[in-house]
Amino acid sequence: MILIGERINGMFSDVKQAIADKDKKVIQDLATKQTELGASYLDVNVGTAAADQQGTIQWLVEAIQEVCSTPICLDSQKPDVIEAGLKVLNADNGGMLNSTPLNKKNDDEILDKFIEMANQAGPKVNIIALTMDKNGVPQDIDTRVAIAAEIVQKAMEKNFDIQRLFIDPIILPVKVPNAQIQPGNILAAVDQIKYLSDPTPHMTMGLSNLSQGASERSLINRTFLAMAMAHGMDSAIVDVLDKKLMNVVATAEMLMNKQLYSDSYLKAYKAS
Ligand code: THG
Repeated sequence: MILIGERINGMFSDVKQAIADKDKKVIQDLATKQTELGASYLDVNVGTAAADQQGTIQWLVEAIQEVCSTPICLDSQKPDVIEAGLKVLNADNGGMLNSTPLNKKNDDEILDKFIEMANQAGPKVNIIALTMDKNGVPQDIDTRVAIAAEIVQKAMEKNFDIQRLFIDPIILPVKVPNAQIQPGNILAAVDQIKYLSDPTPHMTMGLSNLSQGASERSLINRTFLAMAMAHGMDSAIVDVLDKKLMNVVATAEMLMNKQLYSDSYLKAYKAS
């Protein structure tokens, strides 16, 4: 399972404060802690509070790279913010450009821009593309799959290796009225997206979105993660500090024969 640590996001009050105070230590501690606990990538999202998003993403990337070489997942729907992050990113460690939709009302070429930036950055830089277009986030299965197919087609046209492409079917809070049908729709979409091409694109999601505003957040998150893994999702943006969630990942991988069973499999688990 390719786990992307979610914590370096301006949505969290401690990170927002650290950005405002230019307090590197808070960010660096989150980077090393998430790495120790099994993050294969670190998501970096400046959030909405920072006035200078380009300068802020660069400050975050540089602070993290001072203490660890964990690949960074630059998270923004603004190509100029991604581009700023890429200027300071050590791409030899690998990386991801996260959160391009297929297209946007005011930017029809956004996916093309992400692909060009990733191609320029080098072979270890991947892309996460959302099944979202200028009409917004689809609520049904077929539109999700149709948008995923267009993303895969665009990647192929641009000679972008499909094994560097992660498709995100977008999970939204289950607590919102009428949203309870969506987790099932996502699983059905995942079932179909994995047959779009051979090799197949990776699939990922921002798992914690699902439980926003709910009680039993961790339980909801880890239950859905196990279900999604069984359907072929091979990556997720998660709270790697959540021990119970990490134990579910290890157990699901063991049950799917991706990690060898031993009585100490929980301790032995290493995220890919
Ligand atoms: N897909 C992709 N990237 C993403 C998302 C996605 N990046 C951002 C987000 N969604 C995934 N990361 C988070 C991070 C935090 C939360 C949810 C998703 C979260 N935060 C608490 C909340 O809102 O309740 C913050 C509370 C606090 O301050 O402690 O839930 O879907 N590709």
